[in-house]
Amino acid sequence: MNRGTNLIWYRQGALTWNEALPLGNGRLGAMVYGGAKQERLCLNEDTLWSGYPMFYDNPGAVESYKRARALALQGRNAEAQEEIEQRFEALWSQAYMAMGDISLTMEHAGEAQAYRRALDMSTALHTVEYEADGVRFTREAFVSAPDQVLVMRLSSDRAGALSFCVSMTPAMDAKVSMGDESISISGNCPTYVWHYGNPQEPRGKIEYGKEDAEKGMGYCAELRLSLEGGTARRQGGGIRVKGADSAVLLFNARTSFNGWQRHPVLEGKEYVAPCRRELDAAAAKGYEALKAAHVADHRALYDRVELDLGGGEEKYLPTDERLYRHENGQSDLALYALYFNFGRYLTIAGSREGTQAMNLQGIWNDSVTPPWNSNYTININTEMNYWPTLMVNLPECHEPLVRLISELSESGARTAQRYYGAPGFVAHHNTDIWRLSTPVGAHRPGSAVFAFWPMSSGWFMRHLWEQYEYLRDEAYLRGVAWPIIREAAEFYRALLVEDADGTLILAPSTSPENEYVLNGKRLSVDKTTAMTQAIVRDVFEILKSAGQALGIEDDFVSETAALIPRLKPFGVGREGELLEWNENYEESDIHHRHISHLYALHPARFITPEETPDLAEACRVTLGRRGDESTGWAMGWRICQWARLRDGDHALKLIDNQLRTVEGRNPGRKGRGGDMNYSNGGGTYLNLFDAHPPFQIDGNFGACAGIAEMLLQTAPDGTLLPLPALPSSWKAGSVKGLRARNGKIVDIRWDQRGVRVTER
Ligand code: FUC
Repeated sequence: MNRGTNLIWYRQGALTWNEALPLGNGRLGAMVYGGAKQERLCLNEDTLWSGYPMFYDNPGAVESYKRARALALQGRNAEAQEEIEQRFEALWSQAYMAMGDISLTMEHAGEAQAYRRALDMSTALHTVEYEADGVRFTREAFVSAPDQVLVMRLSSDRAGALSFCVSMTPAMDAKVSMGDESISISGNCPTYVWHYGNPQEPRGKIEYGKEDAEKGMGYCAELRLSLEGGTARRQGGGIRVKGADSAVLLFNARTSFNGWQRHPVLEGKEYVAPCRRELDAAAAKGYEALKAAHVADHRALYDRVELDLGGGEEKYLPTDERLYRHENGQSDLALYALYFNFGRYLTIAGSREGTQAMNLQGIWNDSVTPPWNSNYTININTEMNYWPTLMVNLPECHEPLVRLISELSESGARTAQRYYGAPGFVAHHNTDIWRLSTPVGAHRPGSAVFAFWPMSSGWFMRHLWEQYEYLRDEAYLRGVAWPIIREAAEFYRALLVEDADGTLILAPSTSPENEYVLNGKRLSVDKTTAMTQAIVRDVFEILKSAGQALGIEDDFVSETAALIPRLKPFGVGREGELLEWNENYEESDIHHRHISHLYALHPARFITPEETPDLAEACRVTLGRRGDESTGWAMGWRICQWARLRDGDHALKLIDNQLRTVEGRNPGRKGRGGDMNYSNGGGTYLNLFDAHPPFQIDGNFGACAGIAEMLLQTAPDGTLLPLPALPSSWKAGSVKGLRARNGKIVDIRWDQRGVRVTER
């Protein structure tokens, strides 16, 4: 194990959640604070969401959409927007909930010395070590995928020196039950009850239902202790351990979640017995066997890729010190590899076969009113979460996203029909565990800027297609992806209209979440936009390519492919930038975080420097005008886009910006705020989590994908492009195990003498 690129470590415990370190098996998540005297673990379970299945019907929606379209086609954009906001929109998503905390208070008189806490990403083990009262104390923790439990072992190097109190606190209203060696909590999640048009109460009301039909997800969580030596007994709200040699703490949680269409109480799944069974089995297996199985399971995924960019002794410093040095301008090449590995680590910890797809915070959340409901924001954020997954060869971790898309295609068929009178399926800019696919916004003035966006169903087809490109699994393409791709195409095809110039457009449209200025007024709804047109084209191209790969040549496929050349093409603006809107309007914010109109450059690939140099140049101008400062994920996207433009130095500049600390205590630099912020201030918390701010995990994955894009791309014709955007300071190095879009695994080694590429 290379410590400099795999070990995140500190000389002090976490002061805040954004300094704690994440563990997870895709389902169970824990943020470990690791304090010497005071340990805290914030717990999560990935199906712990508020609410239950529901569909916000809007009987006037189809007519409203048609009216908005007619208005937009006449250039009456303000009226089209008003129509959408007042009559087309529906209510908000449900929220991902925090589960609760485990707290440990250690009993030793003296201050801790020689303290350190570390997360070894190569084994997914978290350790805390220190000395107090002349005794060496150690805590080791992991969340096991094979055994589905969280495990922590506490030990000391002197027999009988281990004394502590442990308690568990639920985050929501719940029942706590105590035994001598166990604590459990159980309850039901509340529901966020939303209503229309009340700006005074934008967050909705959190209601715990009384009748089963109104109750949310049932859940239970249990902590068990087993000791070597010493005694344990109930005391106050916790368990007091005295004089043990060592202790093992096991934790598990399960919910009644039984699928997106089933009521979690009326049709809920059994959860108490399965939760206990897993704990019984883990207890019987014993600590060493649990640990060995966990490490083997993790390494089978993590060891697939290795990145070496060199670097010196600084790589052995604590992570916070490395971040501070780096932002003060001192070189630390291995820090980029550490940050890249953190993206891979988070994918493995946050998304496993059978679990829920990663939401805005992955699976880690300590609030029952989290920012943006910690939902799936699918106008960029969820997509970005999965950008690196296939490139870093973790297809197993991509499965939850494919399942989300497939379920959304079912819920979204109803939305296509009821809101657009169209076939196929559609989803807008938010979804949740219940696969919400209707537009949100709740009639708030100005809400169309995010709420009116029927394009996520199109963007997701790129993910389905890329899984085929990277893995070349024809059975998957035919059985899973193809029917969904076809339905996505059906929706857009049914709604295309001819513009006055004869081109085909999808009207009306927005460009997430930006506005333009017309007659002194900021507007978001336009006749069409570059991103809308690019996504429609992408879906049609994917349909065509998938049809070719499968040998399917029916009328629907050929007629749809024939529409591609008729789609309205890209425009170029006054300063040579790629036009975001249908016309050359005055822009309201040239530094806006979203860069939606560059969708064709990245994540799609029909603007490339080789094939469409003029458009690539327009993208470069756009990126230059947008600037290098933004929110966390927005800088992550810019890294990928500069990499596609083959400008490694500019991509690196964005990584450097993203690696600046937020809420840090760097003595060499003035700290920046952690408030919700939409324009800049993005960066990295001391635990390496991405700061929008607040914490949003997408930026971690955007940067991880960006680094992979800098090292390897595949041209649309299948040619490998090794090191397409190598920064001038990455003079020598190697990367092993990246996947190319031809299904091959690629190793690259480079130095001053040249580049060696091996395909496996
Ligand atoms: C979209 C973005 C914001 C934020 C939120 C969760 O609204 O525009 O920047 O990422 O999603």
